Amino acid sequence: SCVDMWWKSAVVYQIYPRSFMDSNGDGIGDLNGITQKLQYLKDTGIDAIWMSPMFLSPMYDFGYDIADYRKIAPEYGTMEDFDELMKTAKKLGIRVVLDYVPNHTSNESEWFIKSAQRDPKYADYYIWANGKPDPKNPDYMGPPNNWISVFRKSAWEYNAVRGQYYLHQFVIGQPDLNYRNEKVREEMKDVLRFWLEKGVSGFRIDAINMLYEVDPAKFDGRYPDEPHSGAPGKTPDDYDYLLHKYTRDQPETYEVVYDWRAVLDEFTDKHNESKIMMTEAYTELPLVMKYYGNSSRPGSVPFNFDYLGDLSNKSDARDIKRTIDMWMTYMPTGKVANWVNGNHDQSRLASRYGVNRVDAMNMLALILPGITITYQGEELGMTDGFVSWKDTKDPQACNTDDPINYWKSSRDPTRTPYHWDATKNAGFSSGASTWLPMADNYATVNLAAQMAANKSHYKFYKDVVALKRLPAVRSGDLNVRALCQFVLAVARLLPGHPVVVGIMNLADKEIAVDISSMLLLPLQLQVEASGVDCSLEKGTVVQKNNITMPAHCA
Ligand code: TEU
Ligand code: CA
Repeated sequence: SCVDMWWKSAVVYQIYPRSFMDSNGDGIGDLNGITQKLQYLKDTGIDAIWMSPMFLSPMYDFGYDIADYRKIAPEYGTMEDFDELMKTAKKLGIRVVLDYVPNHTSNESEWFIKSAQRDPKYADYYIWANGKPDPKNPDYMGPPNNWISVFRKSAWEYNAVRGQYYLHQFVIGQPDLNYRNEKVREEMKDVLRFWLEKGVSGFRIDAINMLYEVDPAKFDGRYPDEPHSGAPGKTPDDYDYLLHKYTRDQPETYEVVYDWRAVLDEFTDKHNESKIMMTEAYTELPLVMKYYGNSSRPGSVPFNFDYLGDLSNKSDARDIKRTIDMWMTYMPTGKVANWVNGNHDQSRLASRYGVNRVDAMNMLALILPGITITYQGEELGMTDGFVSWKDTKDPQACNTDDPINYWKSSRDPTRTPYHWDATKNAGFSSGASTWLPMADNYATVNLAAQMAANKSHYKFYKDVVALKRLPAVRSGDLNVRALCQFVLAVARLLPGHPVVVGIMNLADKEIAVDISSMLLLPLQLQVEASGVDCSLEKGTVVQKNNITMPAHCA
């Protein structure tokens, strides 16, 4: 059979459905809105969309708390709308990747409700534990141990129906599933099959390294207290107060990921394509790499969060090179790299690096080998929006109860709706208001303006996406050099094909560079994309031993 390995050099575009396009004027993005805009994504040249969860959910964590894995959230549309989206995407040749949230369901899930009632099938679907007498007040039962949720405070919540506590590593409405129960493991594989039957091309897997907790059998049936991290300035309500050696990165996790890979592979021949599986784990690099699997047990593509997280507006060319080399060195041989510039949990590219570096960072993510992951709006250089305490929706921020410092924990600024044009609500919604306020710069930073402009972040992005189609960028060798402190050059070389070189000048002054030591041939190169702050014009021919890179130029 002939299997299309499309994802090995793909551009995956992340859509946050709530904030992409509102088709019915209720101020909330929806599936029909996405379908309307697929043609634009096709024109941009992306290969696949990954949609953040659009399943039935009470939205305490905006869809990452799923009440039914097989239903669509009514505010996002219906299953017919989803099927329509799939049909349009297929017609355009855009692949659809879904978000799979295996660690927890919503507390409104039927599974959870039945588990609380000790229904025989569901009784052990979640992590239940007895309370422990509070040492300071022995008449009062407290939580089973000192574990803290990612979103602050105890990770245990008492359930009166069951008379026990349940674990929630995230919000109270996100009870953790029990992966030591085989029924849960089988049930969750069926969820994958349900969507694969509908023709999706793979999954992004949420919070994978929180899947298992330590085996209580090793601690006389109890969940042990977590040691303190020793991190300075943390209170016992802060997640970072503890080490989390019992709630993260448990060795059992990897096997489950490899099992899911096998479920995806059940559909390879049927659909004549290999399915993509991307895993989200914010943890140490050697542990991240385990999600790749090995030659006998293939796994996933773990997100490269070092690329996203270790760099800042202070990084120079050497820092960037080091971060690239880290991934390429640790990655097992034969696996596919990936470059993440942003997501719905992280401050935007333009806000993290400064708008001057938007083109350079987009270029890098597109020219390096493997998968490029672009969060909606990063192709425009959208910035973090301002969201007042009153308008704040993100539980991670709300749980701080701090109207002054909440913004340090808030993910709302990166989730403000997409800027389509300069009209009301940036063309995102015809409604009176939007679920989060619009970022105030949409009159200038928007897609329509950037399509019309001579040079723009969008046009640059699109031109570099086109370069990603070239054989050298798809499969050529990689050569990364910090030519000096502020200039990074990335060459992709494949014998018999045009070379592609990406050069970024991060300095605020012009710098002349010589890349002849990186390439034997050719002597001359043509500029294929010019960034916003860059005066190297597209079409210009330059000599490889003397290229004058304007300030902040990619
Ligand atoms: O995030 C997992 C995760 O570890 C987050 O806590 C992340 O570190 C944090 O948001 C950074 O500010 C995933 C999703 O991406 C996130 O949106 C969900 O809230 C979370 O899982 C729970 O499902
Ligand atoms: Ca878990």
